[in-house]
Amino acid sequence: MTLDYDDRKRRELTLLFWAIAALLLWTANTRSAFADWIPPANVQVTASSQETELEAGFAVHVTDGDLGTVWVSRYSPAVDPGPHSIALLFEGRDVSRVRVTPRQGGSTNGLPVDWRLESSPDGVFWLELAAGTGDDWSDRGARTIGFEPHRAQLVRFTIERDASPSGDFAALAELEVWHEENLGSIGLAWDPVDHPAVSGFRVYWRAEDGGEYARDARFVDVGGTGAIVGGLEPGDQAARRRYCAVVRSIGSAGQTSREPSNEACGPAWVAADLIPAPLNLILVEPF
Ligand SMILES: [Ca+2]
Repeated sequence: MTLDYDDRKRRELTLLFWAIAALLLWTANTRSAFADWIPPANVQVTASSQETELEAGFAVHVTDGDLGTVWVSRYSPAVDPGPHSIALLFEGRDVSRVRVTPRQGGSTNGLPVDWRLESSPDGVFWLELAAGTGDDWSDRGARTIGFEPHRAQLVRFTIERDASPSGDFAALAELEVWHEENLGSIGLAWDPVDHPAVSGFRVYWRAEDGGEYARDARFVDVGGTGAIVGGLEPGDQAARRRYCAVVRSIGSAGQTSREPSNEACGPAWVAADLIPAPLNLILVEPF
């Protein structure tokens, strides 16, 4: 996965998942690949903290299209300790990128240093899309973070530590989400495996109506306990195509575990505006 920054270099980041249950999220039908912005009127904003006494630091300021208005975590009468998060809730979409604009001018309090960006289909399971450690946002430039399109109805930006001496502030000028519908992808999360020989995971997938898993085809290797698999052949609504997946752990010598995880399959074909439900737990067998 790559990050596309407006004003900064491209960086590779590792996908990590918080969830312990499997999620299958997909869309499909055609690869129409249009991208669109989710307008503020369709977005509900919540924040873990906001300043309302000494300045208007309302959370909703991140969707008003005004770079001069900011969300600021509460500091009066006392500083709310970090980390601080701000989340956008919208009707389920295949999200594909997020644009983050830090506060413009003035104090450096609230500029992200350690941060992460996540999405969620339901507010329970969170997928880490990108993260930064020791970053410098003092140029005040906006960053556009792109990722494999996947189903979500929440996007959350967390400032773990900011540029202030205490690291306990948070501020943003704008937070915007784009979506690309009908791109045919599945998202999965599984249990971590606490075994010294496990160096990663191999995800296999198949169309439910498309035969068996292949040991030498249709797989992707990942380092964390989650993956988004894109580029799936779209089915059509009449065929009610859905996708299933299993996971094997990878050993230090590159071997895969003898037994795969249990299989997780998406729900039956859903319309593009429905949110797939979390699926059964995947337990990955160690060696
Ligand atoms: Ca604003």
